[in-house]
Amino acid sequence: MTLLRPRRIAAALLAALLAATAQADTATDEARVIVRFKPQADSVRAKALSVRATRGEAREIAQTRATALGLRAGRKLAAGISLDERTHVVLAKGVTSAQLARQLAADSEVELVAVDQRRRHTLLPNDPLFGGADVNPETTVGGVQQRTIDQWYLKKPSSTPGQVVSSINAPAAWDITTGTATTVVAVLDTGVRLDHPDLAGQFLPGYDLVAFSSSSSSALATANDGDGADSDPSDPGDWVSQADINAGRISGCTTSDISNSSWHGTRVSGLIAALTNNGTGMAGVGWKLKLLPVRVLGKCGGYDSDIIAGMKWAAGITVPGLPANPNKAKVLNMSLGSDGACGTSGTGQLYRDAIAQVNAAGATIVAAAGNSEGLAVGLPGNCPGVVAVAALRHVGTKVGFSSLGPEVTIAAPGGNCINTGAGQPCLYPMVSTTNSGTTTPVLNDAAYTGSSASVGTSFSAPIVSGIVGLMASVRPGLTSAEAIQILKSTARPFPTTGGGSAADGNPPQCKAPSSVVQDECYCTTSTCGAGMVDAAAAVAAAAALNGVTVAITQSPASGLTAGQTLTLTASATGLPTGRTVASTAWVVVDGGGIVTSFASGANAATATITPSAAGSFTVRADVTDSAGATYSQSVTVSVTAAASGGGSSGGSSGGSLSGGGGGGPVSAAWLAGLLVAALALRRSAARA
Ligand SMILES: [Ca+2]
Ligand SMILES: [Ca+2]
Ligand SMILES: [Ca+2]
Repeated sequence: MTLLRPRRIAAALLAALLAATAQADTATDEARVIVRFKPQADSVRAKALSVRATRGEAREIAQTRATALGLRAGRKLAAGISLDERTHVVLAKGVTSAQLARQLAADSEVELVAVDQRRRHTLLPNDPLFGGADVNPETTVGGVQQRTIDQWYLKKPSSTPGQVVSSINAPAAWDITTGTATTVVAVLDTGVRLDHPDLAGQFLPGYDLVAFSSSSSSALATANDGDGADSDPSDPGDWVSQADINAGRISGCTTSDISNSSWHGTRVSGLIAALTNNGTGMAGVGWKLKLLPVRVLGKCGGYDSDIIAGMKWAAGITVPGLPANPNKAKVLNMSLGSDGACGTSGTGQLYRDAIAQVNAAGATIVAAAGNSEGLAVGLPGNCPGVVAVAALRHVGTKVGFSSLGPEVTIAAPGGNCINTGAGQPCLYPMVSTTNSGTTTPVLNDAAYTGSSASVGTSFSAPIVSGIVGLMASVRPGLTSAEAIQILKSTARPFPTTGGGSAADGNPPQCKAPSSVVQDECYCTTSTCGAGMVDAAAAVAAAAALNGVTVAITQSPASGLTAGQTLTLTASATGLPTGRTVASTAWVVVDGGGIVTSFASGANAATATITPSAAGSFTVRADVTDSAGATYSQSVTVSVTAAASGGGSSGGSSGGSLSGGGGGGPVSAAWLAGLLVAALALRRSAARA
């Protein structure tokens, strides 16, 4: 694995960084300057300008002053707007703005002159790996396709099929916000390298939950840091050696797991919130977001129990035996998973319960769809309430390794190679922070992934997590339902041309998942989510929701018992002027096995629902206004047993917990983007 270090490509990229924030003018343009007259200037004392003047009055006074100034300068001057009592825009022809500014600055009545420069909207970071506004071009040298690696996936997308169309339009989002430090994104992963220089100061105190569930020798071997749960979520490395396999220390580990350390959590972290605009390394999607490292994976993955405990802890939910998390996450990134349905018993129900709780706590969960090469989405990405992210090639087609299916919410760049032949470099990887240690970490290592196999849905998910973090930065009360609705409604449509290559031919349209693999294919809204994620449109839509609150009132307000009917009423306050509530829809987010649907009013402001037994359930109200914007609120309702019932609650709970599948090691747990994706790419390359 060759790591492309920033100093090796810095020179080539520096030129691209000089994207000017101001445009120079030429003598053919109208010269524009801003002139401030001295308070004692004759033309100011001759007739004062009140800040309460009408536009016409202000213009007349400004023009009188400009005319007098022009007479002294020997040049005809026109006045524009006034910024205050003695500061005006002044225009002239046949001269550059800079020349005019120099000439007028010499006038005895003038206090200050500035060229009225044109500013560009786009805020670009100066990090060398970002590589400027434009995507670096492909070239061919000696028959080998080449490209100077940049953060193509963040840039403004092209509208030309076959070009980089899947990039997320981050610069336009950064014009709105670069994130706030009070918005926390949790990274549930292998831990992180807290000492990576391009992540310095980005991490809040996290937690290590690997082997929290039990301190068996197998669990401790998975943890690889000498103990069970602890307050240090740093990544000690997750390499697996033949010796590990021979010793049989780790449940579910096989020879196919033998690999160097992945530094997976560090890769994910950099994409979300690497230190940005620091002149070093890479840019993150959310420059000022904070990261909460939650270590749940070690050697050969991790247990459902540790992962579920980590989800709850990250969202600020109390977990017995863990200290409280004072830095409640607004977004949970889960670039992890494995095979299995998100059923309503056993493991699936445990994830459903945790997801509903996390969502009700105000946090959005973003999960990788998985790297099954076109098979179905894995757990937990296939659970309700999760933003499941499929991966796109740079040209907007589904990349070979990505899973697909109706559970996918949205698609984002996941990195890809150009498979024109064996040995060709990977031209569109997901550059991120890593560590160059093959087993244990190199301390304080400023390493970045280069053109090696840094691809996978693992890296699509953090792109979306960063975007949701930006959305929550402009709308702190953002709910998971709002985030999902916005991501979908602002997505750009998938391309229908521009995929494939001379070697691979034009790919087919993606089909519903089956037992047959699907490599590159043209996405549809039933296979890859609603479209290609657009950061700028999503952040703007989140900001537009500000000031609107959906409240849910319950009757009875508390103490609901099994068999009793609950009446729920949703109302929205703070709608933008001129808008009214157009419709309300109620959704059972998690029935908890005690409700399946509303008894009445599922599409009205007031709805009723009747739980069959004790437990809890979560419902959501989606209120849509007359302009088509939807605002959501969830509520989790606790239900106690009816007085005469007895025992049904315990039975229900026991059945749920023993439903099969839970508790075992995730033997097929994948660290998406690494081994699996690399294998898929090799297979793909071999066929080409
Ligand atoms: Ca530990
Ligand atoms: Ca630890
Ligand atoms: Ca940086």
